[in-house]
Amino acid sequence: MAPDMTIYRSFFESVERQPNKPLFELPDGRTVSYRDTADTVHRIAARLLEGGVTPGDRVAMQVPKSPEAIALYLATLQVGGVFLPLNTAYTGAEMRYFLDDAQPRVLVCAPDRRDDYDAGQRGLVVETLGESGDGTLLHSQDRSDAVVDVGFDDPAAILYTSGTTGRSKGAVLTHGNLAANCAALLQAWQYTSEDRLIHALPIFHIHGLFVAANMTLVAGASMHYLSKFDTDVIVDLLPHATVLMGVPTFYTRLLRSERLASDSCSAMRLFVSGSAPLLASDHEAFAARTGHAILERYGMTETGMNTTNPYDGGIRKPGTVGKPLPGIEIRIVDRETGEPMADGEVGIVEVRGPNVFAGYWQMPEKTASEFRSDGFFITGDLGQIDDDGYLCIVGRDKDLVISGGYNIYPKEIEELLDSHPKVLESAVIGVPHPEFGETVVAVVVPNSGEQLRERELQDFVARDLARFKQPRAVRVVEALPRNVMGKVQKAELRTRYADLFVGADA
Ligand code: MLC
Ligand code: AMP
Repeated sequence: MAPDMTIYRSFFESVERQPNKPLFELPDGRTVSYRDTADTVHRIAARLLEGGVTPGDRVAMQVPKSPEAIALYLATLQVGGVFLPLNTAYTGAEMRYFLDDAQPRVLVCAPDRRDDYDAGQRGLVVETLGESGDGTLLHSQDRSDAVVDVGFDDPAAILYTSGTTGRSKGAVLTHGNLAANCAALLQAWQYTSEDRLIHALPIFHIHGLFVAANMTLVAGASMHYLSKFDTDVIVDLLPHATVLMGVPTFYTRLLRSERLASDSCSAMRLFVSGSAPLLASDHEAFAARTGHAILERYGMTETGMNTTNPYDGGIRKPGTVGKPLPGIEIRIVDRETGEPMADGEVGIVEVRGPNVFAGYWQMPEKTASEFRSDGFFITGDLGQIDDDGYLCIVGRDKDLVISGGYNIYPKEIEELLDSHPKVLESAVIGVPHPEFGETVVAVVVPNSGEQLRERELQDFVARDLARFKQPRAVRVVEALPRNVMGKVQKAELRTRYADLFVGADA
């Protein structure tokens, strides 16, 4: 990838080089070529312009995964818009927050959710896009191939990442961030037009969109494009693919399949894991079964990918996330003083480089508080550098649960539980889960004299919270453990409920 190219321009170079090559290979046998995708991009761009999108306007998307959804992303970049993808699991209440905060010009939603949104309100244009490309977004045959000239510092996307305050913050990623991270990953993982990726991740997060899809679009590779993870479908595809990118749950599930074997992986050259810690035991079991050492890397929404285990020229060490990608600096500092720490000591992981985002959407103070004066971003992860210079993520200094690769901020759930008339207070924690890595447990204290049932609270949160955030267990207690300062001791609760899901199925 040329250093002075945006993702959009690099994609169109791929189109010119190999217009007829399949970009998407779909489970029903259909393929969509680079040229077909480019045509769809131009049609959607015309529709966005018709909807009044001008450079800097947000274009929000909450749609099922389809090739057209990727075309919508590219069309947004073409017209200089800022792409805002949203989890399809978000409820109406969650969506209202994002729309109020980001004030998009256009929202593209699934046809069956059209009536949830009030077009006309604050000038929002609502379009629809279904799984098979149906909906209003592609109604017209008009095309636009006018490309807005953007700078590398201009915003390309906003991805919401929940905050410790319980309210999500929009991480603003620039064209330069996306291009630099994509170029670094292409180089580090030797990803080329020869690759055939199994793409089973959602496209509303950085992993599925800015790692997996961007690399494919820019390299001119092909992807087996699946609407969601399915163990059997993936095992069937392995002989026809070269790369799989997934969250640890993908590998936990694959290992449960008796059909996973080394001969079916003979065409594969790379298995990548990230977004949450991969169990060292899964890494070892996968290597023993398939002959492939999973390559673990570390990233986050605000920074894209930061570190990676080596593709070649070194070992992929289980339990580590490797070394910084080209052009990226990592350091470990003392949480209180911000002073750099010696190798081997545990501290906060900080990162600096062209991958690091521009700031939180309309939150200058929050942005300033997460950066050091020398430009390092404070990740909130706890890590140490080992003797070989590999980074190990050993914990988090932020109150966060990662379930199946999705981030869940306890504060958001606690605020909702506390608003229940029978609840005095609550604490939400993550406990080990055999499939999702961690899962959410709520510990709740009722108001005096009130009887609380688990089901009642489950139903209460289900109205407002996406399914993946809903507590898998609720425990009603008389009081929460507190330290002398009165702070709830979540570590004690995590120990108390650590075995709740041991041996459980999803
Ligand atoms: C689904 N469910 C989950 C869940 N995913 N619950 C908790 N955590 C999750 N991650 C719910 C479903 O709603 C359903 O609820 C039940 O669990 C079982 O669903 P399933 O069919 O088994 O789940 P599935 O659709 O297969 O999804 C599991 C998954 C998926 C792990 C494949 O969650 C996934 O694709 N995760 C990837 C997330 C991701 O892309 N993260 C990257 C973020 S970027 P019920 O009760 O109704 O049956 C990032 C930066 C970086 O973090 O470094 O990459
Ligand atoms: P998100 O905010 O959704 O982008 O999630 C980013 C967080 O996921 C990071 O701050 C880490 O806590 C975690 N994470 C990502 N990759 C890894 C990994 N390989 N190992 C451990 N944690 C990870």
